[in-house]
Amino acid sequence: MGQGQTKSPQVILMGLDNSGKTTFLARLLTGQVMDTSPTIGFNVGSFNVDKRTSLTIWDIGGQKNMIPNWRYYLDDSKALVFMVDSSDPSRMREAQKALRKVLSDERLRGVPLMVLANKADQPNAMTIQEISKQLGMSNYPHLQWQIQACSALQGVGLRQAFLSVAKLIKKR
Ligand code: G3D
Repeated sequence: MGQGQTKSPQVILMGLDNSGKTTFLARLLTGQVMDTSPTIGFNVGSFNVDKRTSLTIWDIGGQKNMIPNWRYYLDDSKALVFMVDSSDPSRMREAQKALRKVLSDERLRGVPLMVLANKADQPNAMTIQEISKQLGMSNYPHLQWQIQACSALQGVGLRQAFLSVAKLIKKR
């Protein structure tokens, strides 16, 4: 890293499989997504939110066997982005459990959370109020968090989401 450059704040992107993380990264990084490592199973990429803020994104598989590996990436993270499929109410409970598990990790204490309610383009998409309720957000009174609807497929709400993440990080 050259002189005068600061380390980019690291943001972790998590979510169950099929929530849209890969699509989201592909959109955000305009094709610069690195291949999923077959042994560890994550994608990583950098995204410039503005001239000063670059966010590193970790896409960590939500498949059951990947969950233990999430923990290795929590050190040094400045924000957590948790993606849910708003059009799939049948997996909200699973998402709620996964989020609870991640948030119980000490390394994430004080780290702000952005919930991305993806697939907002779907006619049956749940409202952000409903998703907040299903994720049990009222169980985290001390957590600094936000929720935002987006569509990774249509590219709607992505930039706004990351501007909000950058703001959450600066506020800390
Ligand atoms: P993952 O990386 O979290 O596992 P993917 O999820 O990015 O692979 O997306 C899973 C499926 O959801 C894909 O469909 C993808 O096209 C779709 N998807 C992702 N984001 C959106 C969105 O915003 N709106 C809609 N309608 N669909 C979305 P396929 O059919 O390829 O499996």
